[in-house]
Amino acid sequence: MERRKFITRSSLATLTGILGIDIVFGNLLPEAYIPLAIQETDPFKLFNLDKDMLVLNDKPWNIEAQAHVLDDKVTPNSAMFIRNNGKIPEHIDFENWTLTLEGESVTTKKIFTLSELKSKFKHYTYQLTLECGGNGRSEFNPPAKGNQWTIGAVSSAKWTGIRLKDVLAEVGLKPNAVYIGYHAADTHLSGDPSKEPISRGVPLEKALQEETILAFKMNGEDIPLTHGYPLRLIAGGYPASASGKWLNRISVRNIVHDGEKMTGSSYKVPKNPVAPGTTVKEEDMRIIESMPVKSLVTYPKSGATLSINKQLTIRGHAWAGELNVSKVEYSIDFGSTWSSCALEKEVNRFAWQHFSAQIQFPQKGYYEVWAKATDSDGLSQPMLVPGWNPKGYLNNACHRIAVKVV
Ligand SMILES: Nc1nc2c(c(=O)[nH]1)N[C@H]1C(S)=C(S)[C@@H](COP(=O)(O)O)O[C@H]1N2
Ligand SMILES: [Mo]
Repeated sequence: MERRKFITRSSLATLTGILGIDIVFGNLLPEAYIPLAIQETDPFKLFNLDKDMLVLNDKPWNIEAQAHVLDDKVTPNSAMFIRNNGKIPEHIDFENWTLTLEGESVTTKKIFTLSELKSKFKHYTYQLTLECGGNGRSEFNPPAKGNQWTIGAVSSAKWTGIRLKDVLAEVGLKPNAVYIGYHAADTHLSGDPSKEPISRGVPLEKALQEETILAFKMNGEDIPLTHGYPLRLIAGGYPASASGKWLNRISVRNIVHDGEKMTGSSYKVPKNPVAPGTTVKEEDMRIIESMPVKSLVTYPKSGATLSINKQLTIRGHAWAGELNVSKVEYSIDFGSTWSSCALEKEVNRFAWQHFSAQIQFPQKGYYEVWAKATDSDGLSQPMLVPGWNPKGYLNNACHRIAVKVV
């Protein structure tokens, strides 16, 4: 009789990590057997999602929040949008996971194990806002190809990890270093192992900021598999595509990183405004860096019915890429007049800020509450969809909710 092959210790740990609970008798699991709970195809169970999350795509998974799901000051795992360009890596051996630092502008190429990274460098926790560059794409006309995000491809969770700058100091940078690029363990949808689904990066100045971290925890727990377990680059304030999940290699470059989705028109917008539908040449585009000012009304839920006898307290969050938000205003008369909201300071740089306001409606009827944030450079959100661009990025138009006052 053939000897039964038992599952290895590290893959058992991965399965336990995915399930979030101990597998009793896990040592008796046959090697190629996938527990039923992981074969689950219902994304709400698979990712433990809030019931009001919206699934845009299943292959790959792309899932967004609705505004009211994002009401918490710190985004819980269940409300975090999911954006995958390729296939989630299936076999994560976290005990043998390594991060390689290499590239033409690194002084010494080095390979670190996860435990080396965790023990060698100091840990920091920051709340960091990550918004997909394509959030709001569904409103552009003519429409842009890609995920038709409405408003929910944004999150602001607490991330714990080590500073990328500390790791870069350890390996040393050559004077010609200008950019870092990430590489990760997810695989291309075509199944071609020579292709990467995405390999983006950030300019060296961004890589050296204190808040740019290599994270291994999200909201105090191991990062959920779909959000990049066991290691993720986090660059708050930049389009979330710069924050590489399942990170296994960082390349220090002497040129702007030219990995997958750094070239062509990916994550780029025209340098100058163009008429809707224009074809724009690559040299007339710029790479998106700091995201524009934006806000969301997270309470009440759009469509709420309220009593005329009571004041309504609205609340939400505002963020402005690498800048601060200096004010948030609301309007109940379709943008004719604006009143100011109370605005809290950010808990740290690149975390979103909370606002609230008390509204007394003048009479019964239908209203819309519009919110408008202004950044520390004085730029405000547009009331309508801003500059059209070929890929439908950076729609930071005012968020609007409907309310019925009875
Ligand atoms: N390795 C890897 N990193 C990635 C991606 C990916 O597909 N693979 N998607 C990027 C994009 S486009 C976005 S918007 C964010 C989404 O992060 P989330 O799914 O944790 O919300 O991850 C970024 N990092
Ligand atoms: Mo994205």
